[in-house]
Amino acid sequence: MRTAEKVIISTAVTGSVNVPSQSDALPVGPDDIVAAAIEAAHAGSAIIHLHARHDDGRPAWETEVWERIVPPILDEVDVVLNLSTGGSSQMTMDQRLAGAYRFSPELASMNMGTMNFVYSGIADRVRSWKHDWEEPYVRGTYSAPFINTFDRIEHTLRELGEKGGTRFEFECYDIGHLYSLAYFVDKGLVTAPLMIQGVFGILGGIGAHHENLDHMVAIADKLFGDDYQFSAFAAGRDQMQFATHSAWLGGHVRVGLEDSLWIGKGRLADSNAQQVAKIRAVVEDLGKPIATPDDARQMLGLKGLAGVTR
Ligand code: KMH
Ligand code: ZN
Repeated sequence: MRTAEKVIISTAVTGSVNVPSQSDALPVGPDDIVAAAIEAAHAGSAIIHLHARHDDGRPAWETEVWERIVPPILDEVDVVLNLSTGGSSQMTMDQRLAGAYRFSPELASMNMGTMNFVYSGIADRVRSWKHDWEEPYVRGTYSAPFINTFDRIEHTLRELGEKGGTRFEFECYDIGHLYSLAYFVDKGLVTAPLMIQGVFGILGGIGAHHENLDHMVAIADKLFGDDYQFSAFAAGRDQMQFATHSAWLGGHVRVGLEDSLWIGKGRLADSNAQQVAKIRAVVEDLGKPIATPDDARQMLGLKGLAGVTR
């Protein structure tokens, strides 16, 4: 791993996993998402990872919805936008790529393998639903694979990466995903500096045990040496511990309500910015400076805001 001299805080402000009935703080609808992104950037987040949602919180892919999100954020703050290509497991591949095609962002997510990605357990915890779409949506993940085949990965690398200059946050949910990434490096489709995001605690992926994080870094070191920057997060209650562990090892951190609705044991977070402030204080206590958006651009080899289609 290339040890981070400054720590990049990424914030995944809304995602497509959690649903409005779980927390009033979850940004739903474009205006909420914009406000959350701006607030998180002001709190010190250099990168904002975005999914789109309709006003009732349903995951969205339509360009018109993305257009209500991306330009208003960039009009207001200097921040690196990382657009999801994972979308939700119920979208087609073209739908998943629609926002990134439209804006050619500095960064986009890249999910490194087809897998089970199950969050039907949410349905067992919600007492009353705000919207009819939520329960069938989360229960559906029990039988729906999250498709990320090699041809799809290659297609996205070529269309967004080679043609558009977008670089990727490689989301690795298991050690095997590192080997898949190494295949694309060998093929010349992925070049250093890589941004590897270790994802822990998704049902269907590697669990949120700290030994797994150490092992992921050990294997990534073997495969990529110094050619990669590392970041990690755990979904749910272990989010802050995993972010702290990543920073401690010399990596970056990701927080946000996409992956965890919590700020402490049994306490729902009020906002994304609250999570940013919390991890920022931890990182600064470790004696590490926080990266600005320009620091992140330099460390990750990004094309800069001028390369984003507005
Ligand atoms: N919420 C993460 C576990 C993507 O956007 O491409 C999955 C994610 C995927 O962030
Ligand atoms: Zn995401």
